[in-house]
Amino acid sequence: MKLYLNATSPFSRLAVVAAKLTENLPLSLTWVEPWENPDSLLAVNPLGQIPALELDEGAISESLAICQYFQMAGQEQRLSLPQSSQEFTQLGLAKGLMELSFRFVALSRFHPQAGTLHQRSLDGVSRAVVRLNQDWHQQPWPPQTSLSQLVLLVALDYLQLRLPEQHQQVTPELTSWCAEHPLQPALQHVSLEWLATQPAVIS
Ligand SMILES: N[C@@H](CCC(=O)N[C@@H](CS)C(=O)NCC(=O)O)C(=O)O
Repeated sequence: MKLYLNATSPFSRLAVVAAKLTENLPLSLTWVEPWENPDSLLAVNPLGQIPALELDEGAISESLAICQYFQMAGQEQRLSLPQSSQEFTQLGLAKGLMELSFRFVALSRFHPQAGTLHQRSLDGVSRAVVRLNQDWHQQPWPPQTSLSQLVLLVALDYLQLRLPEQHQQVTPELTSWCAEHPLQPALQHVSLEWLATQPAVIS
């Protein structure tokens, strides 16, 4: 199976970490620039987005679907899927945070003049961070190797990199919970520096 991705996409990073956690998947990495609409990507994903996963029997788009497929296909299931309404809430909020942060970055690239959508993205990001802070304080989350927590960790890393001002609103308690999370070794392996080398496989 072939994963189409690029080095700066948080959605791609999420998929790569999920693949790394399932260990022995026969996966190769194909590096593309989605904004240039390469034919190879469009043949696999009509949406023109990465990550996209090409299989012998078809293709999967959307990072969460790809992560869940890796869990199903891999021999080791190290990421649990949500088991409670609280976990589904966290998954939705974390994925939405990633989407809105990315939307702001993409808008700033293609439409540098600030407009309503830029502001809506920033406002949504800020409110999501406030909610995450509150939820953590009401009942600190245990460190778990779950999909929702992986999405949260990748989303907060992306926020820190691309929207540092918004990331400063994250409480020190939540920041240290992230730093001590058991998924950190896998995340640190799939670092931005490692992704920039565009390896052909996940080591
Ligand atoms: N909801 C999608 C978002 C994927 C996405 O927005 N990918 C970006 C790169 S980070 C992309 O391919 N953008 C090109 C486009 O939207 O045309 C997911 O979770 O996989």
